Amino acid sequence: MTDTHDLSRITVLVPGALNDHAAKRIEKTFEMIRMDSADPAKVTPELAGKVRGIAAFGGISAGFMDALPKLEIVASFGVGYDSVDAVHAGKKSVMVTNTPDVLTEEVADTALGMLINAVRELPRAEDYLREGRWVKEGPYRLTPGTLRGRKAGIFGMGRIGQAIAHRLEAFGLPVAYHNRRQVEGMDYEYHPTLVSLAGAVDTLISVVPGGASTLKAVNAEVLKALGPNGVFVNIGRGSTVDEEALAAALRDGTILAAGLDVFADEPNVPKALLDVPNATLLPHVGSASVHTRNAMADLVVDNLLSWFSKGEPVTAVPETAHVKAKR
Ligand code: NAP
Ligand code: 8YV
Repeated sequence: MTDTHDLSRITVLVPGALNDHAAKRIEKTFEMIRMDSADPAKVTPELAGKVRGIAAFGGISAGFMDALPKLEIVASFGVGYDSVDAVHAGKKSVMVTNTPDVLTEEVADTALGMLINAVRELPRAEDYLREGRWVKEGPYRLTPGTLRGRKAGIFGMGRIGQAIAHRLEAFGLPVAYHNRRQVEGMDYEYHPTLVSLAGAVDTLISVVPGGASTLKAVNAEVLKALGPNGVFVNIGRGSTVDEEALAAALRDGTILAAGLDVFADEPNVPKALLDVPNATLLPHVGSASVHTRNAMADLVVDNLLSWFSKGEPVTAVPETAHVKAKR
């Protein structure tokens, strides 16, 4: 453990962009060094000799960790940490932390907003007004979609999934879900496979983490099972979706509409998705309010402070929960 008075001698590296509130707090307490990206080739011998912590908004590879032999902790900004090689960190006894809970309600709010936008075409109706078409052409069309009578399925009934489920219940929609494991004591209808869930509902909300186990899980078969009145919302990770199959399903009426906050290759959005009018698209803004991003920033910094002053993090990811401080 480090005496709290010594924290200014600890070097924390910030590769790439970082939330201002987090950067200001880190700078006040530690020696903060910025570099433009987390590229192992850019690690100088000086950095290799002194960096003990990383605060990261983007990905951290195994190679970058290996280039920093004194590294003890990667404090990642976000609850999803699929871009940080946490398994490698666990093997190297490097702690990885994320920012769960503080963003749950904001992200659930965004998911419901996207669902309503997709079903009731609110962004398109607003464009219609702004383009002067209400005046020239009369009322916007009646929407084929409605939330009324829908049944929702949640792919990933974790913290955010449950917050979305509570909101859906308040909207009067029955809820079912698919996880790898049934949640103990949960009354919502459980489906052991994603296809079975999609076949049982007409509104599918994906909020699973990215990574190998969910890669392109939402595919043509799942979308076909969702059916022609189907609405798909993705607030989890873009990698979870076969985007080509999704664009085709939206184009040919296999499903009715989609609301997407996340994409496989951000910030690039496939043209096939930009081209379909029945997709409502957002630039990954699920948690993006000042309030919630400040709370996430505080948790990033609190993890660094707790690790370097008490020898334990606040929110370790499961892959590194076993890692102990060496001091
Ligand atoms: P969480 O509490 O860990 O929940 C994740 C859920 O997904 C768990 O219930 C888990 O259950 C399930 N799951 C994981 N892998 C699965 C698989 N292969 N098949 C089926 N189910 C699987 O995480 P959270 O806090 O709710 O966050 C969820 C994700 O949302 C994050 O990882 C992140 O990618 C995304 N997110 C996006 C935004 C945004 O701005 N759009 C913001 C925050 C978070 P089992 O382990 O039993 O399968
Ligand atoms: C952040 C997110 O925008 O927490 C997550 O998993 O996707 C978002 O809240 C993202 O992590 C920023 O790096």
